[in-house]
Amino acid sequence: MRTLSSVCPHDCPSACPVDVDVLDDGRIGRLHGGKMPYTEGVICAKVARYGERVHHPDRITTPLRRIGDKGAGRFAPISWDEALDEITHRFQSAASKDGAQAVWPYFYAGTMGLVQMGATNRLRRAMGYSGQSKTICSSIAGAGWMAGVGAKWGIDPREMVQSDLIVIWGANPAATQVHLMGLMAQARKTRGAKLVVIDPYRTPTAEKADLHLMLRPGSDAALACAVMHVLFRDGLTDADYLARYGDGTDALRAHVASRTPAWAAAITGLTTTAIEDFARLYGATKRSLIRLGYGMSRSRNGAVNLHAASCLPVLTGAWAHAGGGATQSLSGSFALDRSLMDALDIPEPPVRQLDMSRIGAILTGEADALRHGPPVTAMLIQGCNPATVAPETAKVRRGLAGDDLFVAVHEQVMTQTARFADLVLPATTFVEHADLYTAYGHTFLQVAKPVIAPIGESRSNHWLVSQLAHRLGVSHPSFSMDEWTLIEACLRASNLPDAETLHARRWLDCALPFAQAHFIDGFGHGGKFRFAPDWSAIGPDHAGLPALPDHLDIVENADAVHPFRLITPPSRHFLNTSFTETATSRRLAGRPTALIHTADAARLGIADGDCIVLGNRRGGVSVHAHPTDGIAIGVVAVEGIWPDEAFIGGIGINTLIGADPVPPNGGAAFHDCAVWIKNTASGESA
Ligand SMILES: Nc1nc2c(c(=O)[nH]1)N[C@H]1C(S)=C(S)[C@@H](COP(=O)(O)OP(=O)(O)OC[C@H]3O[C@@H](n4cnc5c(=O)[nH]c(N)nc54)[C@H](O)[C@@H]3O)O[C@H]1N2
Ligand SMILES: Nc1nc2c(c(=O)[nH]1)N[C@H]1C(S)=C(S)[C@@H](COP(=O)(O)OP(=O)(O)OC[C@H]3O[C@@H](n4cnc5c(=O)[nH]c(N)nc54)[C@H](O)[C@@H]3O)O[C@H]1N2
Ligand code: SF4
Ligand SMILES: [Mo]
Repeated sequence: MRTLSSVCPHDCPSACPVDVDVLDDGRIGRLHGGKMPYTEGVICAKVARYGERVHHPDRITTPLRRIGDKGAGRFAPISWDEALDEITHRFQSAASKDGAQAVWPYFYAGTMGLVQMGATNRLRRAMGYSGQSKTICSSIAGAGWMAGVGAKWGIDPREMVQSDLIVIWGANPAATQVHLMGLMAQARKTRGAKLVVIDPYRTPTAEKADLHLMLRPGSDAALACAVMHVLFRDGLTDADYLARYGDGTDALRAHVASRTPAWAAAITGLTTTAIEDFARLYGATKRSLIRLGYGMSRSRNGAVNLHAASCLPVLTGAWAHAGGGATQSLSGSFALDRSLMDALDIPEPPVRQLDMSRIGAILTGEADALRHGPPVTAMLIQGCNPATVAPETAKVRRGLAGDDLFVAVHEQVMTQTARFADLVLPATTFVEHADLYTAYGHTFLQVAKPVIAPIGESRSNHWLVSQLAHRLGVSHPSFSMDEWTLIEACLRASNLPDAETLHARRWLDCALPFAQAHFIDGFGHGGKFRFAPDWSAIGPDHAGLPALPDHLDIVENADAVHPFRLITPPSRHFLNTSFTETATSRRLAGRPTALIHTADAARLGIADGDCIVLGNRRGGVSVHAHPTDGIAIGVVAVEGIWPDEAFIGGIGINTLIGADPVPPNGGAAFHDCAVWIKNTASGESA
């Protein structure tokens, strides 16, 4: 047995270095964590057993052509040459009929490796195909953060051990960023740091909190405004800091004078005491670190919520202290020259950018979603499973099933999206290809070589795209390079160590100097933090966004017909839909389950394990109920993006989620969904 190094590619903030056991028969054994600072040798259980994914019996090993109806999942093997010729032919005929924008390459972060994730987009730029606005995950949080801070970085999470107060706001790191849990535990043990968790239900992270604020989803800005009210009222702000770094402080002070804890209590469902306690604790602690998660951004008012919360460390001047400030994403820490990798040397073609979260509306031909351009008649989908993960999935399926649409899906396993494909192409996993990795939860740059040969005839994204480019007759230097050469060129252009050196050392810490990470040199907007954002500079759909932080009531509020608010956070055993195919993750995750408050359950006569239906005008989804007092009244939570067949009625959770774009620049409101509940045991409807 040999042990070789690699990097976990999944869409997870941690981008862990991994040591992969390669058994004598060439198969993958256990994976172990590499001892990088920050991850400290810890990896999650699902990746430790990655062999289960790599050698899964349902792994796609040859190109496949559909022989049954779209969605039925019946395919016959074909050769790579046949597959590549057919895609080339279909893309060319789509383009000659309706123009190049009839082709829509669609991709996301199934792998976060820069070479493989960027492959689809290199081809798109070269061919002038329709672009994609990447709204499925971070666009709302990014908008909220950029509105005030103006730069895509923040506190290095390793600083948490110097914090006296840690606020986990709309995140569940016990499931989604496990390394924070160790850092938090250390801060509590060595400094007696306090932990506050702000989440509508009692997650494993919230269970560890000194104070858990179980607020109503989408009410975070109200809470933040009331905290600011108390900070100003009780003289807990840092006047010198505000004079230097705050833009619009006087207007903010005047504005939040009416945003009292009592006002916020009515909106958030929290008690005024809890709000006062949190505000005073926050105001009394200079070394306070807020981890702003994505959960608070997945509402129609999410950008406003996140901006409101990001104002707090400016009021207290926490940013000026070690272990103080806030962190959202660290993706801007890496000074990489990505011109070759992202084909930036090809000028962006004058094409429409289609909103990936609205794929259903786009494929069913809704004119506003199509941006009044030609219908989409050909797609290549790489590293994403939109038939399951995108909102309004019934419409996505209808679109994918369209007779006039040609779809090629490049995948590792037979996902629900792949089942709709005309051609399915086998993709390598990270242990079978090379890549260069940044991260959004830490500052280490890493590189990986393949540790085993490709399974079956699987090929990497970069290989597939380069092959297509040659057949389509388009050239770019990247299409003639292998992965390693492309990585070398990127590192050279960035004045970084060469690829072999980086590989031998395994990681390069790109942490920003303290003054930059803490914005001592100034925030992104001319040195100042903006309390009154210029939303128009952030996204086109800015009308109606409040001038100053405020509760913006544009969420799907509960009403007489839909008295419950559904949130759909991740499962610790899956990574989005990846691992839903592995038996161990499925067993550990159990079954799709709705957490509902015991009082709500009692009112509806719902007992533990009952089958209930959650519904709205978009459809109905059957799940088992689990009453608990660890969730806000009127809220239901269903964890995990399970495939359809895991649900009692065969209909998945994203059927219920709306795909209307979130202001100011699009995004999917996965935790903002009003539903009714029907108890199928008693036939009761609420
Ligand atoms: N209800 C609900 N829905 C959600 C969310 C939620 O919280 N609730 N979260 C949303 C968020 S934040 C996100 S980011 C999206 C994620 O949604 P997806 O991007 O669809 O999810 P992943 O499982 O990360 O990756 C998709 C696929 O990429 C494939 N893949 C991995 N590596 C490679 C590769 O190298 N090449 C190719 N060709 N394929 C590869 C995997 O096999 C997997 O099937 O889901 C969104 N949907
Ligand atoms: N194990 C595992 N890890 C993952 C993933 C996974 O699927 N599984 N997905 C990865 C991806 S793609 C991403 S983007 C990240 C996301 O990771 P996080 O940043 O943790 O974001 P979410 O998981 O969307 O939501 C986190 C928490 O926000 C809460 N929440 C929901 N609505 C609100 C609200 O209105 N206000 C507040 N304050 N809280 C709210 C939810 O209950 C949930 O507990 O995780 C990554 N890591
Ligand atoms: S999924 Fe996240 S925690 Fe697990 S190994 Fe990958 S990067 Fe690390
Ligand atoms: Mo995500």
